[in-house]
Amino acid sequence: MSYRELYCTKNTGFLNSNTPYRDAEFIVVGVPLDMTSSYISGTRFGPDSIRRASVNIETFDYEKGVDVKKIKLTDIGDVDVDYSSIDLTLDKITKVLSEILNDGKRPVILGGEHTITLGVCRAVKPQAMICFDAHLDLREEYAGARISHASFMKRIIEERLVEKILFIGTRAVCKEELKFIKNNGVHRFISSKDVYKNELPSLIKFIEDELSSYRYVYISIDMDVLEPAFSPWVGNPEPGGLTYNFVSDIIEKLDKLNFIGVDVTEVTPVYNIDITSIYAAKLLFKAIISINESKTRIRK
Ligand SMILES: [Mn+2]
Repeated sequence: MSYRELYCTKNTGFLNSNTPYRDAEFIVVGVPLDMTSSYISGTRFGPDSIRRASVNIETFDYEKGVDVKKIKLTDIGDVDVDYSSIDLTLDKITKVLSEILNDGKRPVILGGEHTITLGVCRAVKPQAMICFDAHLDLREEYAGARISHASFMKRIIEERLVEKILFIGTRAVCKEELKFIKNNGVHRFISSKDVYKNELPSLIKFIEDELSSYRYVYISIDMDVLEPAFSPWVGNPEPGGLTYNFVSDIIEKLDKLNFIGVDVTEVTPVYNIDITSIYAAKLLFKAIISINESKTRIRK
């Protein structure tokens, strides 16, 4: 071994994994997009902050007896964000994700503002999606933009990239969004208060009944789903959120669904070390283990 290998450390990748790309089943890719943030900006620092957290917390999941570090995973770095054009950046995301899926691998995406999920869905076309989010992001446009963190879900539905979306933890909706979701008859939301009103087993059964018939289910986690008292560093903190234990239990218990991949978005690290990144890394561990156990075959 050389001194270079002994004494030098590469920039930390997610879980610091050394699996070569060809052998990896999960491909981690960062998308530090931070263009349409309307309140607290800084999502461009999200991916590296989650990576840093991922190597400083326990990787063994004692409830399932699985170490996420043993899952074949590699981090290919960040998609270059083109700050002159959100369309160009979304196009790069779609191209990279299509390649990963064509190679038969499962994507794990580190955001970045939530808008990146539009670029991801254009490649994944997941049939169904579970979206953990305080918001619905179903506005026709926001601050004059049709593609923004507050309107990209409307584009996902318009472009028919997904047949059914189940929002969990919703608590910040405008009149327009409420009208849209109530009239559409397919996509549904479970508000954060409804989540707490239900016992976990009945909630899991409801979600399974809604989504088990779909061949590909994608998980999108906006970190603002959590209560901001616990997890404050997101672009649009919204009171009345869920606990980590609740979200992690839901993800853990849904491992019979046909999961295809996961993203975690809106981490906005204000300090060098931030608690929200630690939650993000931990929820990703849960999701990766559940996706791994779901054994969904990725289409080629
Ligand atoms: Mn949100």
